[in-house]
Amino acid sequence: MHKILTICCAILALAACNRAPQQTQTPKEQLLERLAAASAEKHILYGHQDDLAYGHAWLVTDVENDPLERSDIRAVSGHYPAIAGFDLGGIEMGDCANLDSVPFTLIRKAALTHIDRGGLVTFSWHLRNPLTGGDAWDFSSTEVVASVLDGGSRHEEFMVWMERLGDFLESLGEVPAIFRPWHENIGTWFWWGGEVCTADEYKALWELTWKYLVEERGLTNLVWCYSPNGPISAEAYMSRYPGDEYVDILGTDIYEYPAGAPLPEAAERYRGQVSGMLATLAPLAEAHDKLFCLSETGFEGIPDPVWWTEALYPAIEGTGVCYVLTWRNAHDKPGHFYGPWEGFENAGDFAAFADKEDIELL
Ligand code: BMA
Repeated sequence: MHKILTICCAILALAACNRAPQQTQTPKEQLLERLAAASAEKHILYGHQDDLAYGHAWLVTDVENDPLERSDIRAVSGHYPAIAGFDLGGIEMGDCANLDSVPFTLIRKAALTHIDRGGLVTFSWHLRNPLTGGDAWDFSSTEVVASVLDGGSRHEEFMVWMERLGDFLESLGEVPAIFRPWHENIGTWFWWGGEVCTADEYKALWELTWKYLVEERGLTNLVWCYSPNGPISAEAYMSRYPGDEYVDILGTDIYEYPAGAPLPEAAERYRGQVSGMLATLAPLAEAHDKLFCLSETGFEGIPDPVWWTEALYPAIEGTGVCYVLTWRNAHDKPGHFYGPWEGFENAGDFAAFADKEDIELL
């Protein structure tokens, strides 16, 4: 009996040796494959900013012991979002908490917990202005981007900021993450905006960030998302595109604003803007062999009772967009929310959206 077993094992071992070597995927490739599969099936992963760290009127305080099971999205739909977004603004200063008072230890734990549960994470970065000392929204100077580039007056200090960012990202280990720096760069409300730096300066800023994190720090698990504000033309979108080697996903941020118009008209305008921008991105993505996403969206306070099913869903359905992320439910500003929460009167409309066959939550 033993002899037969031994022979069988030897044959099996030999067969295994003769098989072509298994190509193992990197974490980054795995993440991109998951998004590509969703896009090919015309499924859309749903994401929510800061989901496990806080929500409408609550914030995790016991970072060490909290099981991080609370989520506004889960409370109304039974599911965690597929993607959790977090913001790293403040990491550059060596602060303990980000600009929204969320400790970086909590962000790190929430991100890893979410990934452990099968979710994906994305990081944005509302960092401070390195030249004026103001915040990310201080676009008072046209010198800021130039000042942090090689040879600029703030370059060395800026590289310390980059080092702190790199330390945080490295502390996540091998897990993949979508990194979305220098966003909403065509309009001008951040210091890296369209009217306060040249296209070449913007591209050099992106390249510097990429080269530092990827080449110098060796972080190969980042999936790089370029996300200008939309809607804009393909020409405007590409005018500051950093280059295929530095970008993995073509994103765009588009919000609905109360325009003084009745809600159905505002929804129609939003639908037109989003579907128009996605129709611009789809061929660009194909031509550059990239995926595309709606990296930020929402309607502050969700005043439209059917926003999810009548404004957002029709705009993204069947488009091939791989994910859509709605912005945060602030823990400390009652009207500043973009996702539903338990007790919110229109939460049922979100549940109906989350129930659609092509919308993926965890
Ligand atoms: C903005 C607002 C701010 C917040 C920032 C970073 O869109 O939500 O209140 O500080 O994002 O999260």
